[in-house]
Amino acid sequence: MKPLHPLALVCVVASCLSAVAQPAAPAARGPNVLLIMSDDLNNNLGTYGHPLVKSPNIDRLAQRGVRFDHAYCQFPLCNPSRASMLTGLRPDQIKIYDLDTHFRSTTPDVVTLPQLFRRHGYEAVRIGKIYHYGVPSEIGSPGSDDPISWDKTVNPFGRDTENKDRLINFTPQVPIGGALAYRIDDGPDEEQTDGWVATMAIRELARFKASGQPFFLGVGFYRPHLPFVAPKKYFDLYPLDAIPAPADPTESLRNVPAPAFGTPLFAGLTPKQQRLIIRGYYAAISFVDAQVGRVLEELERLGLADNTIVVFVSDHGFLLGEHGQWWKQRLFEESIRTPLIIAAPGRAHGAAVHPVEFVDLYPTITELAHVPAPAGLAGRSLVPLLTRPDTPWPHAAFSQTSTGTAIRTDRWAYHEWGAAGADGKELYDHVNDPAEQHNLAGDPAYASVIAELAEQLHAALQPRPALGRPERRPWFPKRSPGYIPDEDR
Ligand SMILES: [Ca+2]
Repeated sequence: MKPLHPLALVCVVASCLSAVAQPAAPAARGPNVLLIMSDDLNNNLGTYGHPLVKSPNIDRLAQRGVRFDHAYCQFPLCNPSRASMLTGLRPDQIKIYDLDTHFRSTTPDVVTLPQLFRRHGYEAVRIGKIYHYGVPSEIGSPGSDDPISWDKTVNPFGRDTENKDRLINFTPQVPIGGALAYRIDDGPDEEQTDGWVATMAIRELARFKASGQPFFLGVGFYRPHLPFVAPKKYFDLYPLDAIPAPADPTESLRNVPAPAFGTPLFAGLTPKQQRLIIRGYYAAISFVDAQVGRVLEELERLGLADNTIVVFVSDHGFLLGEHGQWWKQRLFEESIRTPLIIAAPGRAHGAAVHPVEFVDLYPTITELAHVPAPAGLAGRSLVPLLTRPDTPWPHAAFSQTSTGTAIRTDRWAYHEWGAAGADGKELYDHVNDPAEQHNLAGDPAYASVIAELAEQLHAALQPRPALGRPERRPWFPKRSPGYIPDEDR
């Protein structure tokens, strides 16, 4: 007997499990869902007006859908952000504030977005990072997955996970994954983890085309998360001389409370090292963009685009030297704002400029697909903006970290650190100060503005909770073999 193909074995097991675990599903009639996520991607994309970054494929998707110009994550860190997005509940509702706590340990019965689609006759497949993964340590494992969300999962890993000693690392004291490091890699795109993610997505699309089964396909790319590894041709897009060092942060540091900052200024990198890290981030973006393009081209080639809702989103932003900061977990605009593009059959093209939130995605996708959403979701459907992007939208967005909370309106960004701002406050006027260089919170002229924003903020988000650390539920071994058969590697 011919040995079973390893991937086929995984599929068979997954299908049997799903047949047991799921009630009989009604036949799905709505469009398919293709949820494409990137990791740690901020708005440094061509479609958002970045002067250097080349992202032609994401830009093209924006042209055939609605680009949300002010979309905000609920929490600028992988696990809380993704758990919130996929449950449609705020971090305070699911009590997820760190990388280690699984939402099933705090809200065991919550119905996630892909789980709901399974219940309504869709086949839900995850490729790569949709729920939290440690990057790069958990690449190739299921990460912090939620098995009941999916009929089938694929956990690729590529050559970028190897040869960590070949990284150029400017912060060796920081673990790999957080370390400011990059590698100009050899080999073709297809050998990188994200190249594999695209290849496997293409295979799944072909399978869906053949079967006619309605699908919810989550395609989760791992870049531009650190370390910035990409093939050389993507670094070649960005001559170092063309990349300026970050602006002098002196002015933006004035009057800003200490909890707003995470790390020493530029983490000690020299101006040239800063530019090299920025180049690595740009290269990783262009590399991911090319993989997104491969998936979208196949969707169109197969004739599936006309009946598929495409959502492109990151999990949070990334500071690239603004305010002298790298990384995320801050409440500055670059950390909480992310790209969001929704291209849905029969819907509008254009840009929606008002603040929206990640918790809005759950009710939006369910409404577009005619799948009834559960009661009690935190967000509101964005379908009116997908019908007319200039629809009046008088709503604020809220974000938070473990010690701070933020409200973002069309004009203002207001942050409180500690309970009701006991550890400091920030107020930025985005009409006159889009780079958040001047904290106005201490100016009595803005007392009434702050009072109004604080009232909205306190109504939406609880005071900072005491952070316990519930024991991590042992869902999976932390590392297991990837599911890519040997002949494909
Ligand atoms: Ca992330």
